[in-house]
Amino acid sequence: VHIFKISIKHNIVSSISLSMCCRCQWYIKAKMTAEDKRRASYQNGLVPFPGIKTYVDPDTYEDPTQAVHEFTKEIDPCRIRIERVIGAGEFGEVCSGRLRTPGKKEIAVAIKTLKGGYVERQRRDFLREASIMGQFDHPNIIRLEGVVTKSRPVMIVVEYMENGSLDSFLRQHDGHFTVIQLVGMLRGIASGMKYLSDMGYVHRDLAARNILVNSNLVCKVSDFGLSRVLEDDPEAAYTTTGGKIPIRWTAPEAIAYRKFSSASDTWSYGIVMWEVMSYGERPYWEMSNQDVILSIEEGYRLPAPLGCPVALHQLMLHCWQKERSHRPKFVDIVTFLDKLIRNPSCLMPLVEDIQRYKRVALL
Ligand code: ACK
Repeated sequence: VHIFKISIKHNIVSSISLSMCCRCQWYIKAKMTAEDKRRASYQNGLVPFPGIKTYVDPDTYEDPTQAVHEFTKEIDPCRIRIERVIGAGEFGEVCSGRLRTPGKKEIAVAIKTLKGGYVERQRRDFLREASIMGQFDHPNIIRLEGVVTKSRPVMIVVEYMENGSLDSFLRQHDGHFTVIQLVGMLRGIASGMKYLSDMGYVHRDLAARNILVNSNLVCKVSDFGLSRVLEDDPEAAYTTTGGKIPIRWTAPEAIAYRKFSSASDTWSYGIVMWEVMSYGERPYWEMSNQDVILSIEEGYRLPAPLGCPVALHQLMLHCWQKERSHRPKFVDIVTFLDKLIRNPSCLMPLVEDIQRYKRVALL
């Protein structure tokens, strides 16, 4: 409780800096370089996050290929060896393979390809994700190795994540991990999200299906690209106001009037916590999207998954506060999870034990 009281004060300060930082992007001239844009922000008297880079929306560039040049590295395709197809994306196949870099060890990579016959808009949307990813550098954010744009097929090359998407990985390993391992995964995701929110980037589609897991169980946030991400997400449904939104993962204010913010990402993070603790269960099970919206409005919240520590369900409930300024910031979530990892006895009381105890006490 103490932690979250402190966090509310902190929230107010940091949300002011965030909104200032977002507003300053209005002044950004399309033809400026990213460095010019950052300097321009300073000249406006705003130093949003000293020492921390802020995210530049590729859409502020008149020519989106300029954003690609600025934020990504062009890879010579002869350095890439495609090995096998591992999945299908909206724009084409996703493959695994190897990347050679002179003077460095060969590394495993995933290669997203843009299938032939695309129109210019599709190419732009495809490369938009790379322009976003290329701005990030954090151990819990999927790393962009580079792009191939000067020859066909157009490709985006990222680090390879051996265990694939978090949702299917958990479903395949139901009940296999200790609570501490699960909290470690959640801590990693929260740390990646803290980095993104510090950069002023709002994900909008945070869900276990958009987290990738490597062979060391390190979780990394992936799937960047705002509107395109939502177009691509099979969970995204059209709302009455015409937006396409993954209802079960999205905060009520974002569904109702598209108020997306780091606080709405926090709501989604609470749903990811629930997915992780339930080993990939579908949030709200078979309830319809409309029923989910109505139930949330009436104050219903997901119950603790079986075997879930009270402390974690309490954190989920904090993330699902109706009033977005009352939700914890990612910095608070990381601090809280770190404390749990350091004092694992805090994870001992399970929600079902407390409920059983209460029933016995009533008898
Ligand atoms: O669940 P998956 O095995 O993990 O199936 C999907 C598929 O490609 C289509 O998106 C997998 N995938 C995507 N990016 C990566 C990556 N960087 N490393 C390994 N697998 C990936 C994803």
